Amino acid sequence: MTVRTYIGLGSNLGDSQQLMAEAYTKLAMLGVVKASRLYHSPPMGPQDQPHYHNAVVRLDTSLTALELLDELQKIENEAGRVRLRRWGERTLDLDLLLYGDQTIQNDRLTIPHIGIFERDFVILPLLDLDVELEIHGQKIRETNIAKHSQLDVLADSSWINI
Ligand code: ROI
Repeated sequence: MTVRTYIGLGSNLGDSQQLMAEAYTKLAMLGVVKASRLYHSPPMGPQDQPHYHNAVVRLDTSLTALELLDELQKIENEAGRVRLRRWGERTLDLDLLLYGDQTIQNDRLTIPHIGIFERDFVILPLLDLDVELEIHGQKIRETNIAKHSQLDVLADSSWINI
């Protein structure tokens, strides 16, 4: 039995595309993966930091949510995760966005990830993967952010082959 999960990737320090491609390769060892396109997005938070590289990876896995979270944190640490300040620049962020259609709330996880609907750098890559995706019965392609956001596309889904 596998669960369809979606993981947000973000980076604005170091060789972002390289770090994200390496993370993708590691995620591919946890199940069946598919990558969105690669985007360039202005920072949410302090503006005096570089633009981010953002993408989403879909992972069909038999790991539990907490097992998957452990794996994501391991991959972040292996990328030499640096966070300079709250809402600030980071080498690699992996956010568990969705875990099947489950709602999860505990010390370590809030699923669906808070802020999905405010973040075009999450919504647009999610739509690359599944145009019909719904969160709590809401089709994400019908949200205002999906209709009105424009982000620069840096690469099609072949960014993973580096
Ligand atoms: N801003 C953008 N554009 N992309 C991110 O991935 C991102 N991640 C963050 C904060 C600091 C909220 N801003 C971001 O964690």
